[in-house]
Amino acid sequence: MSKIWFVSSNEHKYGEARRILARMGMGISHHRASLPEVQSHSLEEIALAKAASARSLVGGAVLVEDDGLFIDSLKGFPGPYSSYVFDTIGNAGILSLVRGDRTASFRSVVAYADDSRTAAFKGEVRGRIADAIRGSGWGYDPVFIPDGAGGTFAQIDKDQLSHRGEALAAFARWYGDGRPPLDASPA
Ligand code: ITT
Repeated sequence: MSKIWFVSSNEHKYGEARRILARMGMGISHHRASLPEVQSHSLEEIALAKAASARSLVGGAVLVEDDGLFIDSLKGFPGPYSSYVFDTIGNAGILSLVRGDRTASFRSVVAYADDSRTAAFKGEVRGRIADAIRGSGWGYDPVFIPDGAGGTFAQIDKDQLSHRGEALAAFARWYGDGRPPLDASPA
């Protein structure tokens, strides 16, 4: 039976990915590791490089993800640098930078690689930066309000409409096309 390793240092990402894919009948296992990230403006390039590193580290079939919060009035900042910016200035810093236009998007690229195939899948959700920290989710969840939602990602069930959900749904459609079903039980 095929096993897909979700390689990430981020427990929250893995938890969401596992739930989202389980709803589609797919199982993944967590390999906790911090993969080297190439410097690039492109999430896709970063995700594909992470997938190559994950293959060297774990072998077999791997799934990785790279995300970013892109704030329109800051010309896409923090974008591919979202992890570093979160660890340095955090949500309070982001709130202090945003004035006027608060529109933003959360983007995800998941990359899959095995012995014969490599592919990347994108997801994006539009929304806006809240005027204050709302809720107690992880990362930027407490400051991002997706379009059409009544609260931040930290205050709603985000799986159905997140950037991650969209990218993983595209992956699952592609993977499921003619492939045998995977064991959907958690690792
Ligand atoms: P990896 O080991 O998988 O790389 P990471 O946390 O370093 O984990 P990224 O490089 O993709 O992941 O960093 C994106 C950052 O954006 C992440 O650390 C969070 O701070 C934030 N982020 C990404 N997706 C998020 C989500 O759904 N909700 C809240 N914050 C998110």
